[in-house]
Amino acid sequence: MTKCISNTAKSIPLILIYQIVLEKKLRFNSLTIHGGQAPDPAYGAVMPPIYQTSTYAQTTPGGHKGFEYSRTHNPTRQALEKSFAHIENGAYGLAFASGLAAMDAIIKLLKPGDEVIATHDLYGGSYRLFTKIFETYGIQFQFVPMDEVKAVATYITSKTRLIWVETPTNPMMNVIDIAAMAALAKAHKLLLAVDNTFASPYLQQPLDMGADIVMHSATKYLAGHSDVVLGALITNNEELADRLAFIQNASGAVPGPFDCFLTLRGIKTLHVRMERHCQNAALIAHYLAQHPKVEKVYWPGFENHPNHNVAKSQMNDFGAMLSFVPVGADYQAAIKIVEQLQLFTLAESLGGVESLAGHPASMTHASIPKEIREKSGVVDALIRLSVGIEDVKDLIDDLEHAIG
Ligand code: P1T
Repeated sequence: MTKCISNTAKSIPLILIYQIVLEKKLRFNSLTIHGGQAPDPAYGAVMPPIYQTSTYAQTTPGGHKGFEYSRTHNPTRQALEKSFAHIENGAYGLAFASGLAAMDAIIKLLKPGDEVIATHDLYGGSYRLFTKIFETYGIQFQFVPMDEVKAVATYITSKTRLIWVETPTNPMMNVIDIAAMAALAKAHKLLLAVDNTFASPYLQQPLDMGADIVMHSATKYLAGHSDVVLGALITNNEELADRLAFIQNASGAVPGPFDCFLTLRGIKTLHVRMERHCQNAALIAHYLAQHPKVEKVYWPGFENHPNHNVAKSQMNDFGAMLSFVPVGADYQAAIKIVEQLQLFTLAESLGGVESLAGHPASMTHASIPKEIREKSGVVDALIRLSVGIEDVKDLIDDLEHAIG
């Protein structure tokens, strides 16, 4: 676990302490570049070096420079963890081997008999982790719609410990009111964890709205180039950070230094990428909405989106993920459309600079039983787009060609 304002004041030169203090005052678009990314103290390298080492020399047992084994601490990972904390406006950041590994650490805060209330429309792999792994260890999950925060209160029991929010949701783009959910969690002494993968901290910072823990699949917008699998947790709560760091080290699902380096490099351009991602997605959402062969488009930027007002109040823009259903399409017809796309790559994942298309029913959400996924709107004809930062006219030409 790495604290944002350094906990290593004893071992770092004054100039770096000065720089770290400066970072705290910087705005988001500067923090992406400088947060946690001071020049390396050894040789002044501007980019944090890839400390490709598993262990560190000791002069006497315990006599080391703050690093003894890379599962526990690694300087490249430490730089990334500081960056995570800075961009989410948190005090502590932790990096994991994947988004699911980060989620796994959160659920390991619980014990058999505890209950979790989770968004009913969420990434298929999250559903699989909760139901196929943790339910077998006696932790219970209720998957519920979260549009109405008051309705969520009716699911709270004496055993509930955690509310799990994913917003915007994958793949239906529902938006959940984080501040209202935080107030509910607080009133019932529950933890609130928010999966901020679809928004990224450029669009929303859940800790500022009262969440206890923010989680990311940094594989997506944070790394941003479809070349890394990595996860993040950020919190302001020291006790939680200590417990999560203990789990990080004891369970050992940590990322390697090269992946940390790539993620740090990706974060430096997060703000410029997100701006273009959002612009392109807005144009594509409106293009699809007026298309005679498109029945429904799910994107929170539309005024008639059921959670548009919440999105407007808690997000800085509406994101670059959208889903749509072609007119009269079934499973096969949707697959035919995604196969005909040429510039959009048919692939799992999202958040990279290149546009991707997916068919949730057979890909990202195939691990959710059909009757359950259809209840949240993930029908066989649904197509999901991760809008990249190419020229939007080329993206629209590609959709025009595929939809016909
Ligand atoms: O793939 P990984 O880094 O382990 O992250 C899992 C994860 C968690 N939360 C959300 C909202 C996600 O979208 C994901 C991963 N999602 C995909 C791979 C996908 O195509 O939707």
